[in-house]
Amino acid sequence: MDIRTIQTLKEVSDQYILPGSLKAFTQCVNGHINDTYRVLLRIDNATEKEYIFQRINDYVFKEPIKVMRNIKEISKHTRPKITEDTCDIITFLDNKAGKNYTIVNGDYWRVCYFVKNSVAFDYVEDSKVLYSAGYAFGRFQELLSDLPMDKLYVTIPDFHNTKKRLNSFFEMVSLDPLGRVKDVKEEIAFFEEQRELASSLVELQETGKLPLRVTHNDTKYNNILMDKDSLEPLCVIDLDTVMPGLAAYDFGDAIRFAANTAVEDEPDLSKVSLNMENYEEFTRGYMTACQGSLTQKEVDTMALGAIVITIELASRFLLDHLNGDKYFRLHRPNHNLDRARCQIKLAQDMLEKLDVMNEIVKKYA
Ligand code: GN1
Ligand code: MG
Repeated sequence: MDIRTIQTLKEVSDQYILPGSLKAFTQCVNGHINDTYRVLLRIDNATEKEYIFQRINDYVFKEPIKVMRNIKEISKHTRPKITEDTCDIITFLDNKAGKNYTIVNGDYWRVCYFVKNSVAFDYVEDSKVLYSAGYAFGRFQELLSDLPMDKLYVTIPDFHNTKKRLNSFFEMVSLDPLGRVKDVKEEIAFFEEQRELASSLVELQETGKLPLRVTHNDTKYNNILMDKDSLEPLCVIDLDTVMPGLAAYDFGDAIRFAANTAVEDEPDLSKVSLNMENYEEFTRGYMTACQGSLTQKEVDTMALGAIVITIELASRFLLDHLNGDKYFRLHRPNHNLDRARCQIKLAQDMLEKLDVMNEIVKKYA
């Protein structure tokens, strides 16, 4: 155990009224941005209780307090509507000062209960579980549909502005700070070819043809905690980027992650493709939850959203690779390059399957 981490976690826990003292912790590695710890508190000889302690990454989230205010607003709005049989939404505990975050050594921390019997998956084994995951994200959007957008701070400006993301990508290519561009010529050509298509949804939004909604903006399958035994959704987590966005991006980001036949960073590209069964199950669940509230244009561009967000994320991974890996946490050398290549491969496969993808959305709309 790392002494400094224990010390920090103790300092965090001292700022809360918690029922016991820190006994053990493990670091969770699913996320690429924040530092997340699963912390075990000893209450008495016979009882222990688990919590999640999380340090907010303030390189990515420049204003952590605004992130936490949004989360409070989201809780306030959704809590009365959540029932026993619907998926929960994560909420954080107040510290002794009544704030849902706490500052230790200049870092922003937050604490929540560990959701009992829960697990987060990086890969979907059985497409059957995706109906309820789709339903959970669709329902999340519905629960927030009557929250006025001006109640939420924009925690990362232009987060899913794919047009601007690609502009930044090409700027990084021309800067080439580490001389890595020479090894990714094919990948760069892919973004050149797809630039127009990838910008199309943002343009439809800018010209008023697609509506903004309060969206989650990070709908990876591992951002729903699932019941370990039943594999049913227990709780939607990671509310840091809940802000105005396009439904197609939430739908698409979930597909990108949960309907890939491989993991997000698979280096063996022959394993990467769109799993149509997963796609259909997620779509069925999501469209059922959103029944009636999507516009025709949203329905028509939903499947395209999966391609656009996959291209966007590929460009973000590759930009970070070119820039010396400052944004996403790495677990191995060239990890962002592997991630980018995997996402490009997936996008290419989706481009071939777009007609079928559209048909499936239509079937459940
Ligand atoms: C990041 O931190 P995490 O893993 O929830 C990123 C998302 C990406 C995702 C790719 C704030 O999410 O946008 O889609 O990695 N979050 C932020 O796995 O940039
Ligand atoms: Mg996240």
